[in-house]
Amino acid sequence: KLSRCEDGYVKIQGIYIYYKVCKAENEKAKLMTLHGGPGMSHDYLLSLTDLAEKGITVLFYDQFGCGRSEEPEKEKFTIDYGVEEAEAVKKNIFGDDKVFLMGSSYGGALALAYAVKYQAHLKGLIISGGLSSVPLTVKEMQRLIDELPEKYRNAIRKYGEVGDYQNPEYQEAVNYFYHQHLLRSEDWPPEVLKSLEYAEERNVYRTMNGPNEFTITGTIRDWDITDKIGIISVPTLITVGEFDEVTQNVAEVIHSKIDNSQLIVFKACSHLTMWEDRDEYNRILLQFIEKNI
Ligand code: LEU
Repeated sequence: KLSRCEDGYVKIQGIYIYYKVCKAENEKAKLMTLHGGPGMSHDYLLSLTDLAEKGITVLFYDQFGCGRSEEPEKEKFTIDYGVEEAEAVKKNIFGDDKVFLMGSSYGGALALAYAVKYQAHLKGLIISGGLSSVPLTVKEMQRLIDELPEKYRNAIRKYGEVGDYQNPEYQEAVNYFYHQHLLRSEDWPPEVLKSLEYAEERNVYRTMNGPNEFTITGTIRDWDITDKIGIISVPTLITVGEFDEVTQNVAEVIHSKIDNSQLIVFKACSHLTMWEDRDEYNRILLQFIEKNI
């Protein structure tokens, strides 16, 4: 399936960044993808390679300090740096062609920040489980924690307060939350596990995000560009899972600010909709891309 994919490294701002591009035979459009975390890797987005069979050339890369890419100095661990990196990767692989840009979760935040500055380079924007405000996302996640069964809610409060993130009871609660709001399936695909392993191994996730998905105590904790995204005028598709850890309320704020946007809620899905409802997710993306070529 991955036979028409090629991979390699591009040097961006002095460090080697790993990319993979899956070329469509009769290319109708180009799609660049941004993974989340911050600090995961492109692997968990590989379900989107299905689109290469439908005429969409798909580009993945591991962002700075993530997966197989090199790490810059700590001062560069910022969203602004990520935007310039995305622009440089796009330019290296796709040149001056206008592309579609898809971002998942933090990648969605990054895609919004990219579009605020570089929407002239885009044909369209796809935000999946994305956000324009970390504080709002955190507030919403607190609500999801409040709604957990008492046992897990109490464990998250008790051990979370003292930062005992490795406590087995806390870990059990994390695991429960993840199976409700991150990926609602028993068996997680190796691509997803790979990205989670990289998040643990490397420094970006701990530094920028925090100890886990719902404890965002890292450097992005106050980030909010809700007031800026109103200038985005390219066609925008926003997707969110019914049980998404980055909730429907967060998606609706983005939708309300971007006039040229549509919001699609995937029933019975959570954050990693691209796996939970793979065919339908890719079908919706393809439809959006074909409409806006
Ligand atoms: N950890 C999330 C992600 O998967 C991002 C967070 C800001 C909600 O990218």
